[in-house]
Amino acid sequence: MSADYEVRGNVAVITLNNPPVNGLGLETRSAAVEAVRKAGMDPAVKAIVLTGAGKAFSGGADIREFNSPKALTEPTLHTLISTVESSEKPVVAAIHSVAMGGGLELALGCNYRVATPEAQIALPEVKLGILPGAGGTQRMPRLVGLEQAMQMITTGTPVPAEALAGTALFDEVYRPGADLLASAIAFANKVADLRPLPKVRDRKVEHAQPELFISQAREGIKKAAGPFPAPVACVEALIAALTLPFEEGLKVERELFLKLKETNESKSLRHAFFAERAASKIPDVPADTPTRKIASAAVIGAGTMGGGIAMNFANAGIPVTLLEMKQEALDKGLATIRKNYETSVKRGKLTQDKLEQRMQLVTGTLAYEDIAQADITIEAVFEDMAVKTEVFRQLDKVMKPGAILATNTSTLDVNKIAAVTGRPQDVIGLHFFSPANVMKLLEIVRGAKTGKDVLATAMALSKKLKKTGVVAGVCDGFIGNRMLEQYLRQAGFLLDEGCTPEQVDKAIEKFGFAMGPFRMSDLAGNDVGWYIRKRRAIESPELVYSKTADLLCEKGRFGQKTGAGWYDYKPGDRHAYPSQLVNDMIVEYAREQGIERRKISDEEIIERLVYALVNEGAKILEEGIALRASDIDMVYLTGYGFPSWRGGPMFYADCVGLPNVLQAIEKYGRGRHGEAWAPAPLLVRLAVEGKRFNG
Ligand code: 3H9
Repeated sequence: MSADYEVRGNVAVITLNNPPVNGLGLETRSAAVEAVRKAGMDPAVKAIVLTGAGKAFSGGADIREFNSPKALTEPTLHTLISTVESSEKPVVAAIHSVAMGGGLELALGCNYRVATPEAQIALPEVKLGILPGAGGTQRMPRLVGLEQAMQMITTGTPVPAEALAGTALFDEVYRPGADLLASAIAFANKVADLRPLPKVRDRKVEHAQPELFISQAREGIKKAAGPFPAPVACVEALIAALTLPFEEGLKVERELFLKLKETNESKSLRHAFFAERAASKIPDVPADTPTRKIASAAVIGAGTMGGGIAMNFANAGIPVTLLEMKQEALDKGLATIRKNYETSVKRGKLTQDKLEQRMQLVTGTLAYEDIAQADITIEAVFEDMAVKTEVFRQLDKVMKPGAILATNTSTLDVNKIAAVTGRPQDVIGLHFFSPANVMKLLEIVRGAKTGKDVLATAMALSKKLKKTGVVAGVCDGFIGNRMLEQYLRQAGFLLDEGCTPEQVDKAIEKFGFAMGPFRMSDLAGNDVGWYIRKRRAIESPELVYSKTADLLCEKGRFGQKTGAGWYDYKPGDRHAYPSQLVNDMIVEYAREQGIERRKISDEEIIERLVYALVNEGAKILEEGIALRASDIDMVYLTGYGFPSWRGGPMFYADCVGLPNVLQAIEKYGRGRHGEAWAPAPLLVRLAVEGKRFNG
């Protein structure tokens, strides 16, 4: 059973019981319908309280069912809600925590709703590329008004029940700490004999200026929605609530819901929802693996990366010490952290008090001895093996036993770094992405000897720091940068063959990337890649690149920080202006190489960049560097600006169809630098078998 039934005096208490969040899957719906009917038939019962067990009233419809016939199998969510709504005995929803999506829609079908003040109320369907499809768009405006309903439905943002206490949504919002169930039963007894039973559907949606509301809502959402169809559909459903009778409004909502559910946008966002949760699971490190305590941290290197990493700890309330070699560098690092927080204060995202609290958690030192007692250290020094191993030798000497020694390397061999210490089990890669205080991704690199408890601690820490932790194995570049390498190689070849940086960036930004490869390199610093290419030229001389990026660096054009890179920049202005000098340099290089430049379509640019990611991703998956295809998607969604509504490179390839992807890769393999396109054996196998990367 996934709904419990008990009778207390004259009140039947039905408790949704489908851990972890009482998702309204078929079994739960069936059990709830049966329980409501049972209460209806029991002569001893005069009223019903509907509540949820554990940490939620209900997290909503079971999203996993969306792709299966179960979602449409009776009793559907609609049937459950109309069973509740047509009960002859009053039904009181008692909400103690999360009531989201279909869970909230079920509560809206009840005659009364009572809640604890901290209960989280949301219609978050828009974040999954759909809209509330079980009456939410029709009932919510009848209770909280059109404006508030629109705000909640088009953003999906949760609102605490106490903020909605003055609306008709709630009949009672109790004091903090009140016994919700006892209060709800008392309330149910009080209203047991009142007739007629109040029903949300009988209320009117009113607005003083309906036409103005409609035109402003349509206009406003067009701007806010960008390429997403769901917010626009949310507004249309709300307009239906305003202009049509209840049943007809429901029909409009239903049609829009069914259409949205089948869009690639929604499928991609649903994929990302589960991918994020799957990433936290490591097959041989169960959830109950003991973790180490992290009550203090140290960061080695107070540069941009080190400072950003330190801010993460301060934001999470963990004291952190920054270690530098020179006082000047340390002062600069600390000043930058303060400046970053001050910017947040100016933008209204942080109070001055909070700023001071966080700064108090950040201290600086020039001595290794001062960090010896830290529970974790994260090295963020220059990306050079000799420099990093020297730091780890020092750490091995001074750090207390049991401290976790992490490296923020973005490409180097974590096993080699671990090997210079006498405690490789304590060493792990924690690869933050720049700006480290903003970007969600944390690549957690598991060395050959990394202890399971260290890995489990790193996963728990990523949650505490509000990051999406994704586990990667050791290889040059791990998941993200190893794939990026192939993407950037293609971007360089495209320049040689006929593109400008602007054309490449525009094409991939139109596809949905937050930033094209050249604008991104200018932001990150072109010298970083230059340094890595020099190392790779020694380690893997067979790897061929366009030399344009090196020529650019030889001119000192390192990007925004030097005021010039692939583009020109004006002081105080981050806008990228196309550079005649760079474009001439590209044409001249192609001439020297005897490359005949041609007109290249946006379609080719997108295919070559995205399929380069996919092909390398397939190799990474087959080698076990990534645990699952969806982990690769998470890396690209949270660390590299891959468009969320395309679900990540591997999911995108699944949607295009792997045989189509393979065909394109084979075509490019017959072109210039065809060796870069050797198809990944896994891709070939899956394409032949008609399978997908993501199951
Ligand atoms: C909807 O309702 C459509 C209707 O309008 C119309 C229908 C006709 N389904 O996030 P957590 C799983 S659409 C299935 O780590 P937390 C989740 O995958 C739905 N599974 O916990 C994970 O599984 P696992 C609208 C779900 O405490 C586990 O629960 N609702 C669902 O940090 C724990 O999740 C939403 O969009 C679900 N609906 O946060 C709400 N929800 O253990 C989406 C969760 O196997 N959910 N799971 O990895 C959330 O926002 C958060 O999960 C919640 C709890 C705030 C509820």
